[in-house]
Amino acid sequence: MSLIEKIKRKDRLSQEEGEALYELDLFTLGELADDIRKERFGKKSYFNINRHINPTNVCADVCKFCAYSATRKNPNQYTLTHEQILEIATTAIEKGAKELHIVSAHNPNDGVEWYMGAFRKIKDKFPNIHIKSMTGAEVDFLHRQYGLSYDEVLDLMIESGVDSMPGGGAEIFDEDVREYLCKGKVTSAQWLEIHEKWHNRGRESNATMLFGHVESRANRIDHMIRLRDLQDRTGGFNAFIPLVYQKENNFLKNCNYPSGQEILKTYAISRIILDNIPNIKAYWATSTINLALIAQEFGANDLDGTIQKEAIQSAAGAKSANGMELNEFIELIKSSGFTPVERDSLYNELVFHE
Ligand code: V47
Repeated sequence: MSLIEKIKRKDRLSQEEGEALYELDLFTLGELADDIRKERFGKKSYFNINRHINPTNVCADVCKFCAYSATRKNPNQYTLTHEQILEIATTAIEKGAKELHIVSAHNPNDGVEWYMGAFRKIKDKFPNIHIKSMTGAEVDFLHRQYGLSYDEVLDLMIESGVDSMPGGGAEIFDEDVREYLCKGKVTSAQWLEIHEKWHNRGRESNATMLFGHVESRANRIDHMIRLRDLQDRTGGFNAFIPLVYQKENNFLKNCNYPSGQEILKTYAISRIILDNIPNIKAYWATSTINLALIAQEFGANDLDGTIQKEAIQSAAGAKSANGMELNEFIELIKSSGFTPVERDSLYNELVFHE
């Protein structure tokens, strides 16, 4: 049976078949991914009203791809106090944010309470806000730095008000590439173990893949299949987010930067391979908004949100430092032929913008 027939029959694809998908022409691949997307979501495209907060750039770890961390080329260290974080959260919520997406560097100076206290202070003031925070890499960092077990960190997160975990820190699971990219950080097995433990607590999370640097196509498929295997066991992943590598101000050299076609193929392939992860997010901060809008026709059904402020990808060249205005975001989705649907962080549909 041909690969295309297998996809149409919704058979699950292997590593080799996943790699073979890249050999299909872009439009065939796009149509296959779009059929799956349309069957599940029709013309709906999800987004949320969120605020990214990056409370410190002081980092104990060294990742070659990172332009955000202050221990590398960026000499401007900052660490926000709880009061400053609460002030940012307050302004964001007053402006309509329903989710705070909080991601820090690995701060070795201020203890576990610096992380957890911020969540509690926000939740004390705004009990209904959704806090999406603590990547698998941050959980592992608190374990390494402060001697807590993963279970202890995850329980503390829940007690302090974290609602869901973002997908960061996954990078690329292949051990050799990972060693080159971010030696010493959370390993692939540990990242997956942390998310499994979180899902086993009845909680949901996302999963990212950083691509378009030194990894191979085979590495991307392997990454997706490791996620698919875990999802079979837990069902706890809401969204898969292919993050397009941004190349400025960092130490990663000799990259194979992906063409627009390669990026669209990767979205489409993730839709086909990840038959058990419901949402494929084209995170416009790394793909550019134009390509994210096109990705809606190549398997993606979610564009993340308005962001408001963002420091990690924008440090490496992305145009996301100040987010996007809600009305503009909605109009762009509409004029690309899709129906913008505001969702909450766990993908419940809130508002249809017909
Ligand atoms: O894990 C760091 C990435 C991630 C670069 O869960 C870079 O909904 C591109 O995880 N080029 C953090 N990416 C951001 C993240 C995220 C983003 C949007 C939505 C969600 C979600 C999660 O940023 C890190 C790392 O892979 N990153 N440097 C760079 N130069």
